Amino acid sequence: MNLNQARASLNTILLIAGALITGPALAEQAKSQNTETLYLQQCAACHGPDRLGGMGPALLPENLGRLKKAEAEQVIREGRPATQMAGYKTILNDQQIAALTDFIYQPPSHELKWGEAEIRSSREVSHPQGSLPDEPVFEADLMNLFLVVEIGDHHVTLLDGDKMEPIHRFPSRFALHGGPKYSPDGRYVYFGSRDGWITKYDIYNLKVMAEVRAGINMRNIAVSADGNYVLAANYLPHSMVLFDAANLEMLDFIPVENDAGDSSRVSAVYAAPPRSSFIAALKDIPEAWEITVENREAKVRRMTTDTLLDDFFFDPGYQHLIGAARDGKHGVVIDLDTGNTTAELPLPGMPHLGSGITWEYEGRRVMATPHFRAGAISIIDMDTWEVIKTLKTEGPGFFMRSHENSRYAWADVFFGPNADKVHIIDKQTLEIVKTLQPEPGKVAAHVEFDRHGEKLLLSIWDNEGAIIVYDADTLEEEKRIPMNKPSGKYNVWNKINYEEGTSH
Ligand code: DHE
Repeated sequence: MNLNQARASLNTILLIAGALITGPALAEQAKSQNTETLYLQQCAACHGPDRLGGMGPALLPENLGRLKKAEAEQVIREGRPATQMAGYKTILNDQQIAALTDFIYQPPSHELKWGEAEIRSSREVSHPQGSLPDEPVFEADLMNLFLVVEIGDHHVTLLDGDKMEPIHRFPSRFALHGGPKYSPDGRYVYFGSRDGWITKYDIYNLKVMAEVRAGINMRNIAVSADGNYVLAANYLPHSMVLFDAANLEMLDFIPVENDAGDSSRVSAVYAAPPRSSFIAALKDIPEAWEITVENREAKVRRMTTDTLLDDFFFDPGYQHLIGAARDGKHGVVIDLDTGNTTAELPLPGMPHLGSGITWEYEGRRVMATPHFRAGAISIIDMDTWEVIKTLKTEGPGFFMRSHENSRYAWADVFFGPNADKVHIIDKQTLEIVKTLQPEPGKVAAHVEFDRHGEKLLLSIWDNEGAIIVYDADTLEEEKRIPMNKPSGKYNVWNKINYEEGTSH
């Protein structure tokens, strides 16, 4: 059913119910609590009668958290370019648009359920594991491919990392977020969307293999080190969901609760390869979980933490979890064997530990993290857990990146008036040695190196944006490839080898 057919059939239903309203009467009704009818008539065909999403994204307060109300109103009025979302300014008047905007930011009147039955019935397998040829349909170094997520029009570009040329561009689910996760051999990739969709994609055949919706509002996904399982972490509902990585069949549904029955959102989940486990931190309950899979079921080991944890990071041996406290004022180091907190880190600016990186400095391992609320990068000795240097930056940052073979680490200044700048840090002097401003007035953010650490890609985070290729040594720009709000970039080799300068 296409969009118009879907709208037409909904209108017919509402007509039969005597609920189809037009013109000024519609405005009156919208004002007086009948916005739900208006929603059903105008929006439900794409966004679902219960606002859980369909062809369009879910329209619930949790899912809209990052969109300002005024922007939502603008989208309803004008539409969203390059998407199915048409403008409604000729169909609805200002009051109706305002009423609809208010409506979608209100919690629904009934509790939304996304449990085992809903997850199972959402699954679609278009190409079962083993049904597609094993030969790639293109020629390139399969270990030096990049995936670039373009959030402007919800697409992904596959890029040849030797030639630095796009190979293929394909549509993604709405609002992919977090790093896509590769299978250990780099052939398959799993994408997670904020609306809870997991997509398995065969890079060799350039085809979507399977999709399943794990939750209503999802945080991120992790793939086990052996490539056999995918674990999804949700905000809504309070759950984690285990899948067989082959065809995304659901194996286990894990309500996220403590012994007293209080439930929690999940801050994030990551694979911990040397431990053959997953580690998750809970956002509303002071616990971190280690999850192993036995007989295709999840087994949870709980660790009580001294504080609520946001995003986190590991030391290279996965002995310690380094977590950001939710109060935004400090970090904690938790020994994953004992579950005890072994150190506290003075990180007052809400560290973004998920984008921390590590390197060797004067014979010891250090890690560096930007901060969401301070123009600073903290560099921490991973033996003593002391902050050995705080670099002042031109504003709060989001992402950091480097590569074992590169002398430099790159850090953006995502927030504030200097968001168009990027700092380059010398990893041996711990000084900012250069600040670039590649496209004045446009956010420059998120870097990823190629497998050799010789070139890197930087995003110009704009609908009329680009990725810029730099020489990692001379720091000279080599070329620009136009893209639609490119966000993260993910190199196959760096990811599957857990390269020290990239995110995991
Ligand atoms: Fe992200 C990764 C949390 C907002 C772009 N972000 C992550 C991860 C977490 C996280 C836990 C790691 C998941 C993984 O890779 O498996 N992000 C959060 C937040 O809590 C925050 C601040 C608020 C929120 O809305 O959720 C947030 N993130 C954003 C954005 O606004 C960004 C800039 C644009 C967007 O797409 O929403 C954004 N986040 C990203 C990107 C990654 C990411 C590109 C992957 C980075 C990587 O290199 O791996």
